[in-house]
Amino acid sequence: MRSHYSSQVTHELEDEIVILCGWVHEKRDLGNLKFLVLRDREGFIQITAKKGVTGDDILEDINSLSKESVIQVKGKVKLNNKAPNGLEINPSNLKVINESNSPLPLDVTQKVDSDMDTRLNNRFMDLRKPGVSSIFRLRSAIINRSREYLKGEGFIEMCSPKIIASASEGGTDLFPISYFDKEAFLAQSPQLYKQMLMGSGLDRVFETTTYFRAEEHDTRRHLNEVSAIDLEMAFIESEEDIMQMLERLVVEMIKTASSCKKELETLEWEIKVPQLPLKRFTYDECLNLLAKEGKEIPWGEDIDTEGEKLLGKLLQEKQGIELYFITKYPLKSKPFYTMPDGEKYSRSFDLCFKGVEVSSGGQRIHSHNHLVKRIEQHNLEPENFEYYLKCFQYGMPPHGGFGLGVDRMMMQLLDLPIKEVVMFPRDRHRLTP
Ligand code: AMO
Repeated sequence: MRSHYSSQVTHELEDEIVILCGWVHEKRDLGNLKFLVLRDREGFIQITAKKGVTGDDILEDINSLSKESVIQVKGKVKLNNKAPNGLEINPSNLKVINESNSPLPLDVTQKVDSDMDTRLNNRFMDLRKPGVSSIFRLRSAIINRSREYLKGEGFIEMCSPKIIASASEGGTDLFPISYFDKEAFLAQSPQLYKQMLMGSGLDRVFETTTYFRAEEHDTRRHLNEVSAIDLEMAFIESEEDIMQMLERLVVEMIKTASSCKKELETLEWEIKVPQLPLKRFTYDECLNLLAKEGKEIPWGEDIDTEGEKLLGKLLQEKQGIELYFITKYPLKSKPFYTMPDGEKYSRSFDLCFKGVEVSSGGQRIHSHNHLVKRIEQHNLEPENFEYYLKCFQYGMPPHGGFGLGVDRMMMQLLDLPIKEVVMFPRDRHRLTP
């Protein structure tokens, strides 16, 4: 049925007959002259009908058509300086494929703003706005590029179970589910599974994955269902190998985003590509920088949201740095699998983008006995991790990895709240659509 997208109708097609399918975006009636703007996935095209030239049935249809109805138009391409893109279609046939109800739940032409809840409640229609769909085209482009990039680096894509029996990142943030007669949870992360694969010979794996987090946050940067790129690689010297893989991947993603010219034009936004290598600041250096600004964080505690924001602002304003690592976190703030660096520190890092953590990772413990000790020190039961611990008794190479939040990357790339960049976000209050 479809023959052309609006973007394919160019000046070279002058006087040719084309067929277009799409939605009625706008209508204008000047008596003898009727305009209809048809919108499809690629953009807009003007349909111009004239009394005495266009068939009466088409003129009547244009009169009675409701906005957002789905139509098919057949007609001749005519150049017209006054029309958008300098051309229009003179219709010889108009088929109403499916009429829309009215009034509409949202204004797709973006002349009237709607609040976020109304937009999310009617996301199918919100996504018809070119400014909104551009976000998701860009998102798809960076995810595709990540896959390509990682495959080029020798990684294979894995798929870990999302129904699990025990926690990997600590027990409090799990969603319990009923699994026949057993207790089970939605997976917080593929952490234990990707590590197990390091002992399988598949020593470079990644997953484009979902994290389920039962965190009670209600912020601009937290969701309860998160998209991420999760990766693990073996035979590393230290966490530095992981940071190098992550910084190259993230810069590839940003480069790809910056090359989405049409989307960025629609969003009226520009993206700067950072230079490699990214700057590394230790946790202790960050605490000192913050203390100088009057923000005291007791050693060992996480840098809170306010601290993260302040640090991001400082580095951006004083050093022009948007993307940076924070390294050498205190061991006590990190999960049991994290490789210690001496007594107090760990071989872990966060990657921050304009004051928001977008990724965290590090080197892991690969010695079985050491791992059991750390599980116990976290007041967890080694018996609950038997299936995982077993892999460490039969030849586990040194390894590490990271989890990179795609939603967080997108929000920082476009400077938007997290719910804007997720099609159907899940937060404490939202379970539909
Ligand atoms: P972590 O828990 O830090 O690490 O998660 C990794 C990244 O996922 C994103 N993220 C979130 N984004 C939005 N809302 C949330 N509630 C949320 N939680 C996490 C962030 C974060 O940096 N297993 C480790 C990774 C590893 O060491 O390989 C982990 O899950 O961008």
